[in-house]
Amino acid sequence: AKEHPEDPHFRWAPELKSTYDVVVIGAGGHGLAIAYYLAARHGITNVCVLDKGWLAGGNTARNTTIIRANYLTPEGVKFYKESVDLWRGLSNQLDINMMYSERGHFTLAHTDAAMRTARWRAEVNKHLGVKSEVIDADEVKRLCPTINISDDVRYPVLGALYHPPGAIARHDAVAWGYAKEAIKRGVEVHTQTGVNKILIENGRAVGVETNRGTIRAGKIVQAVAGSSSEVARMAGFLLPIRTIPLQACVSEPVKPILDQIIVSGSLHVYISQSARGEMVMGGATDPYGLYSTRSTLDFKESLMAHMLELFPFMGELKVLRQWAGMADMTPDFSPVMGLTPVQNYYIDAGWGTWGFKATPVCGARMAECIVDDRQPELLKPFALDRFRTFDLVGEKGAASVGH
Ligand code: PYC
Repeated sequence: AKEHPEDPHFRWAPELKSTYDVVVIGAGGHGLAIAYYLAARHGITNVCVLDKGWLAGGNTARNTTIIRANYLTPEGVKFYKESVDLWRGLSNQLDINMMYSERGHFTLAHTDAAMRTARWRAEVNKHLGVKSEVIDADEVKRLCPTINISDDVRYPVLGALYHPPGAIARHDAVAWGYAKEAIKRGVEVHTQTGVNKILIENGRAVGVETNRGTIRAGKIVQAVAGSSSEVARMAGFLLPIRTIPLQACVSEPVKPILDQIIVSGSLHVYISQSARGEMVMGGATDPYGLYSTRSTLDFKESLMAHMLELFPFMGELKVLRQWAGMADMTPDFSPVMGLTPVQNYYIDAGWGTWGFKATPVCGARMAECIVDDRQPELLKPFALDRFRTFDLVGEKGAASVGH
């Protein structure tokens, strides 16, 4: 059974070599994408991707797959726009059906303040070539007939930021596609291979100690959402990150009834219907930091209370599965990518509740950063150093998830 990729003890590559040009820590979507772009765009194939668990068993498997570029800051919008552009060609490029499905993304507004933020986002988006517009409640209802816009609820819908390119995709397919195409080009993926120590000599990262022996590395990158602070600590530096559980669930599958992606940051809910008919739902981050992926009744109760007001038909549906991921939250709700204080050591972290949608752009730009040993222009605003210079990229108003 261990010869089958679906066995959790399966190893993609049987032997570890003693040296690689690049070691990627973390075989989630991001780590695999970095390895793929190193090989595909830069011809760097002496690369291994290590993971203490199994392929894409962390936040790649646990997120609710929302893809969008309707951010608030110009830096964020430019970055996520490039990701959406890459997503659109990814099924062809990786020769696997990602089930990329453009549904239209609605950020509901229930207060005048939320309508104002929606207008702000719409203007920044349009200025940078991203399709977003503010619509009123009647238009929300016209585009999404199943939603309840009556006044007879605690927080009536006043309008929404409507972002037509908003999409969902099949998360496993993303990881499998990047892994398959990276492996085809010579990259090795070693699951069940945990990193216990980062080897540093004279301020330079030179290798890793794993449960399967020591590996020397020309360059090392960490892409370990949920464990970023712990791995960075092994490399000798601290991150301004708090790790907080984020929970989600799916309903039993039903025939297509909801074509749109509906989000309310104020009510702490988001929902879309997957290709197999399940309602995919999530809420706010838990109210405390914790390294845990357990589920709680609390989450389900508060999620459903609001969900039933927005979509009364949900009262007929049973919850099928419930789970959690660990979100590495940064103070400004933006990611951390690029160079670190340790030479030859790179970071892909701080993905809080917004990482899945960035998989392609982060993979492509991090590969460029590693090859050039320079922060690419698009990643400059997201450098770790911004917390020293207080040059933050405040995205809280566009995070989708209540906090
Ligand atoms: O960033 O769009 C998002 C999102 C939705 C749910 C969690 N994150």
